[in-house]
Amino acid sequence: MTAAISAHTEIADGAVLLRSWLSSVAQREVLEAVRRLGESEAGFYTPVLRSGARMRVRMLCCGHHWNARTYRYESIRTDVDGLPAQAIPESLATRARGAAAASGFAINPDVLIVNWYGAEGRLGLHVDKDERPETIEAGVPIVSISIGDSGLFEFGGLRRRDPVRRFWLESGDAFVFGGPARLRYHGIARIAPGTGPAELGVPGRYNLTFRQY
Ligand code: MD3
Ligand code: FE
Repeated sequence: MTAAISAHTEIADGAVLLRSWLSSVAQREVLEAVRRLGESEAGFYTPVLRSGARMRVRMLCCGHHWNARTYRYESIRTDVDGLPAQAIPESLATRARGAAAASGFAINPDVLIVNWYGAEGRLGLHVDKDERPETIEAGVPIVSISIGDSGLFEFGGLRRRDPVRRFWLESGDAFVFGGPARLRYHGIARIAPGTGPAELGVPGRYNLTFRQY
């Protein structure tokens, strides 16, 4: 497995952006694995929050399912259809371990959340804090891989009112958030439709987040 020419930027303490981490061939392999997951019975769904609001992304969880009503991880999709979460494809877990290692972190992913954004997709500013307190306190990272259209990433601080930086996440980028960056606010403000690599033929944007519960 070879990475494309990739620049390694520490955006904040513990937040490492690996630009163009995935070659075009690797992006296609990731996309194919995501397509297979999406074609299985426990495929993409629109999460509905406990407020009743529908999220602006479609989601598919592997390893453990993230319940949008309880904000807890579970083995079956009780808020969707009762189906068991699919296993994380080993080819994808391997990529997450590689990106973490390149950033000076280690992860043994047991959760993969795939978000799919259409032209109107967005994800409001939030903190990922539903994983075990022990892994969060240990600074175990979350690894993100972006495929398809660019997404405008918002990166804040530890408090909601802290200033937010914005930059585009592009197809093939990997981003590792560990240590002191693990509990920062972040979100996706909007998608730039039609900006993904034409040869991939991806509709919209896929983001994969690998987590250790
Ligand atoms: C910064 N996803 O699934 S990935 C999410 O592009 C999520 O779909 C966004 O936020 C997406 O929870 C952003 C980048 C990301 C993931 C986890 C983080 C950034 C993070 C955890 C802590 C700090
Ligand atoms: Fe998040």
